Amino acid sequence: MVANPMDVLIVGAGPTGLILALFLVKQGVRVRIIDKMSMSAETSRATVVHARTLELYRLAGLTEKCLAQGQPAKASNIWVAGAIKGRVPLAEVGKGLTPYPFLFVLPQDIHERILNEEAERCGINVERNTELLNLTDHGTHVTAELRMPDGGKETCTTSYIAGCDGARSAVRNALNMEFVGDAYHHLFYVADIEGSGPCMNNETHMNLDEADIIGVFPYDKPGHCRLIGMVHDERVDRPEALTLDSVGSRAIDQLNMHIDKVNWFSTYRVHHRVAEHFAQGRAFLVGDAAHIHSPAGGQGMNTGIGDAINLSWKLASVIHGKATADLLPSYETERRAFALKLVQTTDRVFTTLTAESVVAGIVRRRVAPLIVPLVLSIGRAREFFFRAVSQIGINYRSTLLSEGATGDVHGGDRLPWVADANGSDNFASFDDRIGWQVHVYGLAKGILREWCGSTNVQLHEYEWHQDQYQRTGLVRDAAYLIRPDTYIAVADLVGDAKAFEEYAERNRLVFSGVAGS
Ligand SMILES: Cc1cc2nc3c(=O)[nH]c(=O)nc-3n(C[C@H](O)[C@H](O)[C@H](O)COP(=O)(O)OP(=O)(O)OC[C@H]3O[C@@H](n4cnc5c(N)ncnc54)[C@H](O)[C@@H]3O)c2cc1C
Ligand SMILES: *[C@@H]1O[C@H](CO)[C@@H](O)[C@H](O)[C@H]1NC(C)=O
Ligand SMILES: *[C@@H]1O[C@H](CO)[C@@H](O)[C@H](O)[C@H]1NC(C)=O
Ligand SMILES: *[C@@H]1O[C@H](CO)[C@@H](O)[C@H](O)[C@H]1NC(C)=O
Ligand SMILES: *[C@H]1O[C@H](CO)[C@@H](O)[C@H](O)[C@@H]1NC(C)=O
Repeated sequence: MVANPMDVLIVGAGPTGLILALFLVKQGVRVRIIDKMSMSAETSRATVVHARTLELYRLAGLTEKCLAQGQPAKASNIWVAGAIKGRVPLAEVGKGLTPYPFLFVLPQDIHERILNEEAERCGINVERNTELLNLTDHGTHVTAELRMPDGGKETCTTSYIAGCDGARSAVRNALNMEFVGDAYHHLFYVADIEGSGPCMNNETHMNLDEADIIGVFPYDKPGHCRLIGMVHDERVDRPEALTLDSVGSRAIDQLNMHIDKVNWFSTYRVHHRVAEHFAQGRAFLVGDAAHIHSPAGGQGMNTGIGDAINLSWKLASVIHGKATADLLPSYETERRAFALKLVQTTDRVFTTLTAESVVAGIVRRRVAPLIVPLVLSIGRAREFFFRAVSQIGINYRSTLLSEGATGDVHGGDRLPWVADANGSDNFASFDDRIGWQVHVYGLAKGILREWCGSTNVQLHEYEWHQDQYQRTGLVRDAAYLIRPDTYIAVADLVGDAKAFEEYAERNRLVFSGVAGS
């Protein structure tokens, strides 16, 4: 391989680009990160950080910082015709499944500020006012044409390039990659307001009335909240003329909300699209550059962050010679399948929510407010809902990088979370550390212990507690090889190291304690 001055050029410093930079640098990769804007966006946009994201943030010491600056949504209320018709408690909706069993509200501007501060602390310098214009993949390296802050052009050489540059991705365009999908006819709006009324109680509210659906999300500042909503009639065709008053007044009246001040109002067209490929040669597409969907379910930003973490350990392994380039296509296999499914699901939810037929209207106004709280009061249904929305249900069972099964736990699954009596948990082994590790619930075999010692893979043994572990599907004395992104690579009932060795050989991986060392 040609010795390039830089391992990865990251284009775009939104949440996706910042997380990719942080995770790569923490694994010893040399990155350069540029953004064409002069500063981070200061608007709230994506407001929910899901449980899976909070779990993965432990790898980089970000979880506590986020928890300190946002708040869990306490409940969700469904309004019809000016009154609350249904209420879903959310404070412990995922209890027992994750350390973060709630929907966590953290506006994107505050979230990005946390990421920027951490990047700075790690010595990452985001080069602003610097725009990617074009790129050429030479097979052994990539050259990128940049417009520098002084307006001059510069050619930069890098081993890999990652397009984290949002829905209008210049990287995707330079690769001539199609962004397959469509735009919805509806026009969305978002507004950050200050005001008063029954909705300002730290809970979320959804008005499902016939015309203008509107949602209210609390901020931690008393009297502040975020409104999202949409319009779908002739007003859609002249978005520049719209104001919060013209789009939301009816719905806002129904919620009995009094608005004192509008701090931000913006309209946007929503698309559902997935890029043809997430990887081509030495270039990768990550986050909104690779997939965009309706905001139903608040999945967009969280999915981009999952992409970045997924890609980072694979790139780091290849760059450090701990894996061959054959590992890289698994990024597209794992993440594109998930994105396609997500776009389909959010499309279905969105289309149902916004359908204009008489039946759809009845479902929204009469059936949903009764059925939704009822269904979510049933443990199994609630668990199903939470797994889906929080992204803890994602697995890679059928991909090449996962094998084996012990009971209900398969290679490719997220490791089930288990709390222990003294306030710690089995995810504590992930804190501030990105690398391969082995978990054993019960007793590790001597031969496994030796193997972990010689390969420098951390071994974590947990005293077996029948009532705690059995429920999650973990099997006593089995051995779990865990990838640097915390997914189970191999679930092995035998519990010696043989299956792990075969896995490494087949995937041509070299393990080491920390992916970067
Ligand atoms: C008005 C609005 C409301 C939204 N509301 C929600 C919501 O309620 N829920 C939800 O989940 N999501 C919402 N989203 C979407 C959410 O903001 C995105 O999913 C998220 O920001 C994606 O992060 P990203 O890092 O992939 O891309 P972005 O945040 O778009 O970041 C891309 C970055 O790349 C930079 N860039 C672009 N081109 C270049 C170039 N050629 N060279 C250098 N830099 C470049 C840009 O300046 C930008 O900083 C909303 C988006 C908008 C615009
Ligand atoms: C971008 O680079 C490609 C490949 O090197 C080249 O074919 C193309 O003409 C360039 N596009 C522009 C707009 O300069
Ligand atoms: C909402 O939460 C904030 C911050 O936690 C608190 O200051 C405020 O009093 C709460 N408001 C209500 C109505 O509970
Ligand atoms: C309590 O925590 C310690 C240290 O993390 C651990 O070794 C011990 O097994 C835990 N005790 C119980 C009862 O889980
Ligand atoms: C890959 O990337 C991230 C972290 O690994 C996850 O959020 C995704 O679900 C995907 N699977 C994994 C983990 O690799």
